[in-house]
Amino acid sequence: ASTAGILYPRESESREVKSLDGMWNFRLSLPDSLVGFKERWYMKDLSKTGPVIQMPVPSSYNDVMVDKNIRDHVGLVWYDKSFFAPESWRQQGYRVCLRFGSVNYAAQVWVNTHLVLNHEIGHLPFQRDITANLKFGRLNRITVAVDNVLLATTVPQGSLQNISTNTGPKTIQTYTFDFFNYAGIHRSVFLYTTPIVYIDDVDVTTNFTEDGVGIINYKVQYGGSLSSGETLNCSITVLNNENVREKFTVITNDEEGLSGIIKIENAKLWWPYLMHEEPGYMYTLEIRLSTTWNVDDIYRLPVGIRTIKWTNTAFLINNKPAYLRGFGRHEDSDIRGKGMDYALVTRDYDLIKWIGANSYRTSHYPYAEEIMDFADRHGIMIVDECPSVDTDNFSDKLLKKHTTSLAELIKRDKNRPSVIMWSIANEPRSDHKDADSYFKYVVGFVKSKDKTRPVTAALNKWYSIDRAVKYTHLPFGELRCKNNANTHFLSICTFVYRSVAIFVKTLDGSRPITAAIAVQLDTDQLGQHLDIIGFNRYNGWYSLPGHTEIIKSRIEDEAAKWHAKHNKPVFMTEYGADSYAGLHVSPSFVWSEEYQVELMSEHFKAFDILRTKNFFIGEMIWNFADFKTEQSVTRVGGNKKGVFTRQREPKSSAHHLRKRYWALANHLD
Ligand code: GCB
Repeated sequence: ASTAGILYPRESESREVKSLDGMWNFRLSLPDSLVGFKERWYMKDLSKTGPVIQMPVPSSYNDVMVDKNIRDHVGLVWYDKSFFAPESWRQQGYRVCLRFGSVNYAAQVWVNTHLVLNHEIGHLPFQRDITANLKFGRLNRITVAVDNVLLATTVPQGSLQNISTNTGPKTIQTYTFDFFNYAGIHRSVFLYTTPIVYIDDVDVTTNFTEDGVGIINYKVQYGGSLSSGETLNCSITVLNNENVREKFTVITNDEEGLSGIIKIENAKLWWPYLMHEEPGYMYTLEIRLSTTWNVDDIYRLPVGIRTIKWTNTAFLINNKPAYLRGFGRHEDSDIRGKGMDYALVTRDYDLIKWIGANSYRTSHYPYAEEIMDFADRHGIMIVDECPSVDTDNFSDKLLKKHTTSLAELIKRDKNRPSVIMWSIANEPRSDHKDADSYFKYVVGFVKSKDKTRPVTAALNKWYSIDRAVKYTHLPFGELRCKNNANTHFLSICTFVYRSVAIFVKTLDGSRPITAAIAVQLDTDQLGQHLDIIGFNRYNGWYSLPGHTEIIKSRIEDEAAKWHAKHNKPVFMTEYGADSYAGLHVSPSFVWSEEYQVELMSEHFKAFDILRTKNFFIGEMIWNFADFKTEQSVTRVGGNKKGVFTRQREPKSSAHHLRKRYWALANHLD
């Protein structure tokens, strides 16, 4: 069975880590998705099943080759790799785990023809003890089948569409979210060893006293079973950020020392970037699990000491109100797609610090653990989002998967000081009649796992009926419903609460095109369940493009209304404009760098007023960098709302944002 914990693999005196990254054999499942199962490709080397190519891991497979069939493939692909399991591992009686950082979207894994793992939902790690399946001192094979198909019950959701082509019928993938559905083995694959009785999971929460004593509450869970008469002991050492033993005391709660309270005099707190001269201070908990007859297991967990609190108006870190200066982002780059890449991550964090940001949201899915490590160490605050984007078609099956994604995310990231909020969804259909009970359950679920962090979401439905009605009356561009394409020709005459009848007329007032269409158009039902309200709004872009003169008052008004409705802190989780780097137009015009800058300036005016109102806790521009999307006529080589290009070079907007973020940092911190 898979283990309970999902600790990141770290080498120690008792643990070895072996990377399986590199080139893997790869082939598409053709002519149909099931052929690999029918022909049992996991029973032999993939290269013996037919022609294979070499594919890098970690990487998305889509953009590596010039073959459109690979980029646009829908369904299964297969990978395999052979490796040696050292004989010494058996001699030492090691337990060996196979761990994937993430495979998008679903994966089945065989080791030497045995099915060992089955995991659904991308962007999250999964692992299993494979000791019994390994051949020590010999060659072993891992086979992975990866499925990228998204349906109404996957997270995120999508649907398949059948089209007819010149050469016959074909199935294509459609989805409403605005980023490319990259697939493959996106993050590192590790084999790691532990002793037979091992540290399986650790939970820490932190606090500090007024006189500067840092407090770490810890709880260790072990795996494996003790022989009869065997005893176990857990001991803790605290190291400072130079890996030197720190002075501390421990009061254990139980005889074995598996949980307790650690106190550190004059502790250094974990502070966000630019809120302190030494941001991102990390201690290390050195955990040693000793048993009578087994080898000790040693695991080192990085820990930052900080508190998070929130009120009806503020978000506080270490009891100090924090204002979020940040971004929405993506894991996205040329060639590798969503593949983890240290050079890229290093560059990104350097840019984040260069621009003076202190935070970002992991829109719209959990980011690689290696990326999160940087956030911990650089003091970047993370709004940690699960992969639920454009949530719609609420069903029990979806709810189950949605909460599973949150459970796995929380298990993975619970100990990270950088994680300041859980984001449970991006732009869900929170005006749907089923949204209230669905999200009430989701929020309750998160609270049952972690009460130390606030729950948020990025909302884009309207906060009030008034607003919704008013907006649907506008003939152009304002109505974003399923029928997007038709909205230009429609005006809406009648609106009835909840189950809505809408009469549609052509704009010149002639007969209705359709007598009535039934759509659900209501106001947001999720905000009431959240601790902190995030909202996405594209004034001057999707709403009245070209008209930056509407922005200031609308943003001011909307943020205030959200607060008035729910009496909770509010931040802007998305706003922005596309700009095609190098396109200059004066006076400003949509898609030019000038327009993006002007639209930002108008938002800044609103934010500056809002900041004086004492409930507005931050601004996150959409997006950090340009990113790839599915092919559509509204996207020029992808979404261009980045302040950096996809190659991570600054647009005019980056310099503009930098001025603001540094000024805010100097003024606020
Ligand atoms: C949004 C979505 C984001 C899109 C963005 C846009 O509201 O949350 O995923 O990329 O708008 O640029 O349209």
